[in-house]
Amino acid sequence: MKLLVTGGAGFIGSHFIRHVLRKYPGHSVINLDKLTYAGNLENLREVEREPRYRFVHGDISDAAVVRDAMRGVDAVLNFAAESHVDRSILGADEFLKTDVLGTFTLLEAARELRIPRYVQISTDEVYGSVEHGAVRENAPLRPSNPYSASKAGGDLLVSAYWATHRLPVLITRSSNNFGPNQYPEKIIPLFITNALEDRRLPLYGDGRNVRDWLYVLDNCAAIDLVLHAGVPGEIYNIGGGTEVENIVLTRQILRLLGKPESLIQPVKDRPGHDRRYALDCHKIHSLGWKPAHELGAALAETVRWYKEHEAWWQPIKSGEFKAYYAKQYADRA
Ligand code: NAD
Ligand code: TDX
Repeated sequence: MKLLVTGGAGFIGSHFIRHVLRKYPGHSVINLDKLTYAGNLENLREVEREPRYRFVHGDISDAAVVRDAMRGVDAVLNFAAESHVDRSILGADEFLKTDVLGTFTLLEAARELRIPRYVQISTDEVYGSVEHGAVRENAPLRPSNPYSASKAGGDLLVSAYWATHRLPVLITRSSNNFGPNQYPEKIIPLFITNALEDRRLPLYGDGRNVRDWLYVLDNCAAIDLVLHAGVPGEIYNIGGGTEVENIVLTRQILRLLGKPESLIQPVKDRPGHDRRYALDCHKIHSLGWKPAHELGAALAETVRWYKEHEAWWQPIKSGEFKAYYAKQYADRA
């Protein structure tokens, strides 16, 4: 099977590429990535000399580049996105360009080239905050921030291409991922690396917002299953099944690092901050997937990875990230 993976130099996409090349000797991968601040070819060192892997530097909103990269593939998996909520609050232009227009560009090329399978990698955030219970795939979309609104826009286009053009699309909506190689703007790698540097951990609001944590390799296994066995036109929720309040998660990280709780710094809340996400995952469970990693062990493994890979995150934190961090947290204390 020949795959086009977009956004494969990012966190989840790079894990997915390594997973596929390792597991399927007959599969090959083209990785189309714009290399934004979040794209990092270091994540793919292990496969860069592999003959079944090819990197194409380009933007998913560029129709000519997309058509070239997509010609002859058996499936497209769209991981490419602007993915950080706080950045979408500072400015949403790139989110709309990539998450909506980029998705549209991929869909148009897939339709023209009659691609047999298109998988859109989406998020639990499109449902908005879930105060009680858990949402199924047919729940209304109520995104609360520009990131989730742009992802919801992409999802609606994908579904429309199924309804209108019968393009064989599938959508996965996962909960919060964590693991090695995650850009240190997201809470887990930010708090681990800040703590390693004895810097404060900026905890938003009352710290009691709830996220359902999913180890990145479990998400890769679920996406793999949807790619190979999912039913076209269907949406699949993928949840870790481990709901944790941010304050509890923060204390757990500090404990694993042997750092004091005095590093926690309560800061002003994120505007439009969703209180809780919770997915009903019966559908993906029926397809034969459940998470294989337990949160405590996977978090310990993740902490160990950041401890041992300072050479990966130090250049990031002292580069582009520095200016972003100053702007993001300037008036929050
Ligand atoms: P990431 O920010 O780590 O990586 C995004 C990648 O996309 C980068 O390599 C970047 O260079 C690339 N990219 C951005 N704009 C592009 C463009 N216009 N053209 C080509 N490439 C472009 O993101 P991630 O955390 O790996 O998330 C991957 C996908 O999974 C996203 O679609 C995101 O919405 C979704 N998702 C993420 C999570 C999570 O917890 N991280 C949870 C659910 C869903
Ligand atoms: O400095 C922080 N302090 C803090 O309290 C940061 C960065 C976050 N938080 C809180 C906000 C959230 O309640 O931690 C929680 C997790 O925040 P993020 O890591 O920014 O993730 P979230 O906003 O939940 O979105 C993530 O999951 C869904 C990913 O970034 C998205 O790409 C994915 O779609």
